[in-house]
Amino acid sequence: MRSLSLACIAMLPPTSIAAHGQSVDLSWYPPRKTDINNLTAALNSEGVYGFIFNTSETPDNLYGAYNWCNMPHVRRTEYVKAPDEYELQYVEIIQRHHKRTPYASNAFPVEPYQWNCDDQGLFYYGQPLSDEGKQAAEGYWRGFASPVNPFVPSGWIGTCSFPQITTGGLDDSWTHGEDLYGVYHDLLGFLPGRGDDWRGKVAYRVTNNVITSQVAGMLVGGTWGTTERIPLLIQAAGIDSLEPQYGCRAGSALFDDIRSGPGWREHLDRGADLFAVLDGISGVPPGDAGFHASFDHYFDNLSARQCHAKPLPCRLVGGRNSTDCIDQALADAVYRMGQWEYSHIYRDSGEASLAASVASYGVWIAELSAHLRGAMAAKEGAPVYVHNIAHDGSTSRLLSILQVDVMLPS
Ligand SMILES: *[C@@H]1O[C@H](CO)[C@@H](O)[C@H](O)[C@H]1NC(C)=O
Ligand SMILES: *[C@@H]1O[C@H](CO)[C@@H](O)[C@H](O)[C@H]1NC(C)=O
Ligand SMILES: *[C@@H]1O[C@H](CO)[C@@H](O)[C@H](O)[C@H]1NC(C)=O
Ligand SMILES: CC(=O)N[C@H]1CO[C@H](CO)[C@@H](O)[C@@H]1O
Repeated sequence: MRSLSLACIAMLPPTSIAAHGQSVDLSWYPPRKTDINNLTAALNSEGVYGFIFNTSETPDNLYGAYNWCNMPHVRRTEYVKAPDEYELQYVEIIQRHHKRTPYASNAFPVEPYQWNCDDQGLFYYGQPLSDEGKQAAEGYWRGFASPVNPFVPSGWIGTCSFPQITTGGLDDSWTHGEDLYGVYHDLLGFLPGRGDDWRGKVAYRVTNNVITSQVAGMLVGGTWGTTERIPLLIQAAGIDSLEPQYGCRAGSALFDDIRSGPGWREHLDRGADLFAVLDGISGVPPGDAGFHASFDHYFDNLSARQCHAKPLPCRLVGGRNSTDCIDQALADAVYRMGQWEYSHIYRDSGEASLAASVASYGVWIAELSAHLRGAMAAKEGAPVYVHNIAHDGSTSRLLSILQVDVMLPS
């Protein structure tokens, strides 16, 4: 029973427990009723309620606005300092990786254009940690399409790996690091300066998906102004709590129930016309189960294009673009349905939403709790700043456990 982790045991929690003499309420509370979790509004509204899905630029006067492409950073210019009688002792950050190409599984049967990543390298090499002796060259992967190999990969074409953090995403990762330094060093004096001994105070953690390491290098570079080596903490494949990857059958069963329950079926039924239009343009067969189990594939496909200023696709006729295209209104409808799905899975499905997230993310929460206890005990040598680079599946489970009032995709 190796998969029976602590978190799985916690998946059927009592509604309250006593901890340190205080009673703790563990029940589920419904999220706020908004247009986001209202299926009629998702199907019939226009735009995306003011959220940004189709550009990476958020104007300064809209700082903090939800932008799916480039998340708002904590920044010195807006950060609100706590009153002087409080002393900051410990910081733990978790973020989704920055913007990327789509996943291979989200490609349309025939794609009208390529995604090329020739303006960056994914460095991949082993190097002894000792500075003496043999040293490695900085080898990196360069994707190429062989003119001799007759086989064409399924899905996206181009020299990128699918997925890969794009150059725009790397750039934003670096700026994110610089902004964090502006707050935690410049403004708060909590982190040491770049010239001081900062390495013992911080820890960076990544998941088994390489895109989080691509972000980490840039983020650390932007924070500390260094190009030197830095350890990135990573747990073993299959049990990684940050991604999360550990197996928990009870948690998966609860998510499966949510994704096959009456509310879910109703949204697929009422979204059937929308699917039909999308299928007609993309060429996705109506029988393709992956594309029709949710709007997630279309959501990812379209938003990744728009975040990278690529055009919305048109129906290909005889290998050429027709004038039958996905327009902004259609893309916006997909984004609204995607938002409804996140809210439905992680917040709206009653106790099951909470229990599924607790089961599948409880181990990371337990690690966080151990870090906080360590900080309270002022444990010698423990980092005071831990930075986790994760996925939407990580942050949405965390927001589910924190019972956020309005759930959005992250
Ligand atoms: C959901 O949205 C529709 C359309 O905007 C509205 O008529 C209805 O009152 C909303 N339902 C709830 C429960 O707010
Ligand atoms: C983005 O979409 C909104 C509607 O949601 C539209 O008003 C705006 O013009 C679009 N911007 C770009 C850059 O396509
Ligand atoms: C279709 O149009 C896009 C731009 O909208 C262009 O990049 C692409 O090359 C065209 N594809 C074909 C097959 O003509
Ligand atoms: C969420 C995301 O970025 N992409 C997903 C698109 O859909 C497939 C199937 O659900 C997932 O494998 C991708 O991760």
